[in-house]
Amino acid sequence: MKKNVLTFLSLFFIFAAPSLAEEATSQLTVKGMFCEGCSSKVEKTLKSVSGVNSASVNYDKGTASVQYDNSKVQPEKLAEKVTDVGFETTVAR
Ligand SMILES: [Cu+2]
Repeated sequence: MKKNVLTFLSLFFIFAAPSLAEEATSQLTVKGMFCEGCSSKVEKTLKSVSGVNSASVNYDKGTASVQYDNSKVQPEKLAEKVTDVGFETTVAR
């Protein structure tokens, strides 16, 4: 009987743990994008970061909107990655 309870508890944690992941959205301000090529490069860079679920970049406005798991990655890290590929990026919110 006690074994059943333990099995139940471990299954509970195995299946409940991923749902504890926090989905967050951040806006980044990206400088130096002038065309579709730039925005797709920035988008690709963001999507390659582990923890990022989706990213959409607007070169005209100089913004990027990123959905990510904030237990895996922080927006400052995302800004750093984009800055590394040549576009000065800061976290707007
Ligand atoms: Cu360009």
